[in-house]
Amino acid sequence: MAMLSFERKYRVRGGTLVGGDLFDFWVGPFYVGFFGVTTMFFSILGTALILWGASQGPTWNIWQINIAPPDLKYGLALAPLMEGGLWQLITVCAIGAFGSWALREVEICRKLGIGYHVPVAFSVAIFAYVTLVVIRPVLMGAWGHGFPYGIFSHLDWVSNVGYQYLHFHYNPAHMLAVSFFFTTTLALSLHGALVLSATNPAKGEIVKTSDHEDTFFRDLVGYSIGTLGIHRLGLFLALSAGFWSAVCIVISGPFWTKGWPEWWGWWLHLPIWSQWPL
Ligand code: UQ2
Repeated sequence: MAMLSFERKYRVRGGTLVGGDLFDFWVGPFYVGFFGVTTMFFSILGTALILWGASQGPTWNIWQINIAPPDLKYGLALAPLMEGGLWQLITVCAIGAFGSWALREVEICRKLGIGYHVPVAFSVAIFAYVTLVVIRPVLMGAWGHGFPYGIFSHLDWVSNVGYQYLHFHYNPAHMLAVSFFFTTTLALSLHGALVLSATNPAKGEIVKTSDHEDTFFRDLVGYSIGTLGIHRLGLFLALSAGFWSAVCIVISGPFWTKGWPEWWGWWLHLPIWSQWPL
């Protein structure tokens, strides 16, 4: 693996959060660190538990393998291994692996002296997962409210929980999350297309500048957000999508138990027209 002169300068000791110099080394291109070791530990153990769980189940059909959370009757207690205990161990491994990965990103940021934007962004994704399998189940009083680990089984869970609230598209936080997901794809498609249009010209053409990019959008919509601004906007949109996804599911059950269409009753009951003979 070739090492750039840049890397020779920055691949230096220091910046670790835990372990001092002990794990402060690289294996080929990969930085290890204390959290590289814990990432390996949790991901190998978690994967082995999933494979072992699958071997105890009725099928090796990849679509149908399912590792279910405990029955609701176990509440927030540890369940027997084959009755959801495996799901609990796998959840611990998953959170351990995701958290270790985020902290390994932090250590690399510290070595390079760059901002923590990537680990912060990744933490929002971890937060969305933890909301599903820890925060909401704890608020509801049973691990059985977590989602099952399986390709079709988790889709069935999403569908069933959605119908439990009659029509999830009436959930205002779900509306925000969906809108942010769509706006993220709009922003990234505009950005990707714009950058390629200027910097990947046809054979014989010269590469254009960011002034060309600004001018395109000023001509088109009278405004350019700028080369730094589009990345701020993109990060904001994407993190908002993950954040409101977590909010939309955590309020369903712990804070609103009826159908989501009924939530909009507050609008019908506003004082201005609540007296109106509808
Ligand atoms: C832009 C700019 C970029 C871009 C894009 C724009 C030179 C290379 C895509 C245009 C973006 C605008 C006008 C904001 C759109 C708003 C939403 C909510 C999608 O101006 O600067 O940098 O990539």
